[in-house]
Order: sequence, then structure tokens, then C-alpha cells
Amino acid sequence: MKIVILGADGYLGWPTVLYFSNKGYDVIAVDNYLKRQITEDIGVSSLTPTPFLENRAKAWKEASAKTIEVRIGDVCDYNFLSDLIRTEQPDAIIHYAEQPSAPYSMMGHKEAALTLQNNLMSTLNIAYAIHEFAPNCHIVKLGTMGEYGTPNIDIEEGWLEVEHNGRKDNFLFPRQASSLYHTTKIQDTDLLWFYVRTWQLKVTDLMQGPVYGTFTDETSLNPFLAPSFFYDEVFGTVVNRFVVQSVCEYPLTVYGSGTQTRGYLDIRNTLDCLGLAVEFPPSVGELRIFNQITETFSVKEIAEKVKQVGKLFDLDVKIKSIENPRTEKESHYYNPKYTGLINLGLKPRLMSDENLAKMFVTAMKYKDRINQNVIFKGIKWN
Ligand code: USQ
Repeated sequence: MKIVILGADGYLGWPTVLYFSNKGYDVIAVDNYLKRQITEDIGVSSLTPTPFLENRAKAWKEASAKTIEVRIGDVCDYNFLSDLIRTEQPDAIIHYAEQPSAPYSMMGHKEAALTLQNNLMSTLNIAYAIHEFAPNCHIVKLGTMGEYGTPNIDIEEGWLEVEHNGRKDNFLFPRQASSLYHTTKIQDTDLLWFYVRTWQLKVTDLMQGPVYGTFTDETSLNPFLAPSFFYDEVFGTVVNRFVVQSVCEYPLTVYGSGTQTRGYLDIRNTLDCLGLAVEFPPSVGELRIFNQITETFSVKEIAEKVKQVGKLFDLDVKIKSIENPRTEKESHYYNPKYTGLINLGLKPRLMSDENLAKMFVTAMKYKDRINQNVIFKGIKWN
């Protein structure tokens, strides 16, 4: 099978490229290095060194004897994308080619406009290029659990049956995001749902929670193959940030009461989920939605877990509640369903002390590269 991975340079994109290459797929890795440019502009960088894709592909060839094709180009450029789809005729396309940070999307008008333009135009172009040039290709898009927000009812897996005045119908589960970034993901889902109905596309939308982890089976083969790993306020996700903060003795930045609850997953489970979604595609004319998480925690619970693991490394980890820079509910009901991927065969890898300890080892290895000035600046939502 031939698979195109858009956003191949990212934290999830690169490990996904290696995962599918290792499984024997023909992989085409596409990126325009937008995230490198944005992160440089705001003065933050990955904890792990991240060679350019071409050099990483060479390192992978040496490690595995497998070839990854690299294309540098912008998915928002329709000529570039449609040429690629027309000439390569992929069986599946994975769409990570988006600005992935909620705080970035809330920094100002310039950042909001970039997020909106990039995320929606990339999705529109993919729907069009697949419809025009490879209509049997399965589109797998990374959505986010943040599309649902934190409603006061159970969160279903994508769809909700509504009974109104004695009649019933199925609708997308109500969505109400708390950042512009998350709102673009809602709009992505709406765009794809529209084109699924109109053009009978095959789409899987993966509603993923915050991911954590520094390594996967393939990236562990060689330090050159490590995924990028951000720990700053803008691009770092909370578990990854807390591990790095522990290692550099920076008190863990719990926002507000720390009772905000989300669904989390290990980066290796992200790959397992992508693998299952590709192996078992949806039907023609189906928008299939999975909630891609394996367990839920409050921020406070995560801070406590990280603190305990810090003790194994003789680190006296401090936890500090700071004024929440985001506009989000802190005390809320949270009961999402996530059985779809498990029914397909997903084996959850839970947040064990052992897994967190491996993250500590990576963070310690690159301790000299930690810049404490980027850990917290307090980018306010309002
Ligand atoms: N948080 C803290 N302290 C920190 C950082 C975060 O208390 O230092 C809290 C946040 O306020 C939030 C929770 O931790 O309540 C999660 O924040 P996050 O930064 O780990 O995740 P988020 O901004 O929601 O976004 C991340 C990814 C995004 C993905 C999303 C899944 O960046 O691409 O879509 O996780 S979800 O959160 O389910 O929407």
C-alpha cells in the first residue's frame, strides 16, 4: 500500500512515517517546514535535535534498509498537492499538516489568521485533490477531543442520536471548543462531512487527546530519528512539559485549580491507532469518528504522577498553581466514550511510572538544551 503523510516533520508526523515504513508501506513524507519557521519566529525549539527530513530519511535507510520518499511543499498550494495525488495515487493519506497549538492560535490576529487559513485550506485542498484524482483513497485526519469541549453530558464517539418532537436523527455530537485552533478542527470536521455527503469520500476523523512521550519503537533505533519534542508554553503539551520542568527544577505549572480533565495517550498508541484506522478503512461515503484516548486525568493528577517519578531520579519536584492564562472550565463533568479503536484491536499503553521514567531519561540526556525562559510567559486567552 502507498501512503502519503502530510505534516511529516512534526512531533507525530515523523514517528508515523517510520511506523508505516517499518510495516512495509510505501511512504511519501510531505512537509513545508512551517512549524520550524513559526517556532523559530517565537524563539522556541525542540528539546531533541531534529535534522531535516531528507537527512532523517537517510538515517532511516541506514538503520532499516527501507526508503522514505520526501517531498517539501505546501499542502495549501493546490497545484503542489493535486500533482502529488495525481501522480502517486495513494491508497491512504494522513493529514497532520496543520498548525497544532491552541496557545499559538490565541497570541494575536496574525497567529489566528495563519491558523485559520492554514488548517482550513489544507483540509479543503485534500478533499478536492482526493475527489478529483484518487477518489478511492482513504483520508485519515487528526481531529481533537477539544472539539467537544467539556459538556455537562457524556461525550459520544462523534455522533449523537437526537430525538425531537417525537422524531429521531443522527447528528455530529455538539461541539464547542475553547481556542481558535480547536475551532479550526471543528471546521475541518464540518468540511469533510460536507464532502463525504457530496462526493462519497472515505474519511476517518481521529479525535485525539493530548499526547505524551519521547520515543517509539522505530525512533529508538538511532538518536537521529528522535521526534521533535517541545516543552515551551506554546507548543509543549502538558505531560511533556511537566517532565522537562521536573528535570530542570522548575515548579510544575498547574493552571488554576488543576481540576481540568482531559483524555491522554502515549505517542506509541497514536501510531497503533493510525495503523488500525488505515488497516480497517471506513466504507465509501462514510465519515467515521473515533475518540483517540486511553485514559483520563486531571492536570493535578498528572502533576502528582510526574512528581512521584521525579523521586526515582532524586529530584525534589515542586508543584505550583498559577493563574490560568486560558479561558477554560476548571471544574467540569468529563465522561468521553472511547471504545471504537479498542474494538478494532487497540491495546492501551497506560501512563505508568516506567513510561514516565523513560521520558525523564530523554529529558535528562538533553538537559543542556532546556531554555527555562520559554517555559511560562502567560499567553492570555482574553
Ligand atoms: N495545562 C496546565 N499547565 C501547563 C500546560 C497545560 O495546567 O503547563 C493544562 C491546560 O490548561 C489544559 C490541559 O493542561 O487544561 C491540556 O493542555 P495541553 O497544552 O496539554 O493541550 P491542548 O492545548 O488542549 O492541546 C493539545 C495539542 C493539540 C491537541 C489537544 C488535544 O497541542 O494539538 O489537539 O492537545 S485536547 O486537549 O484533547 O483538545
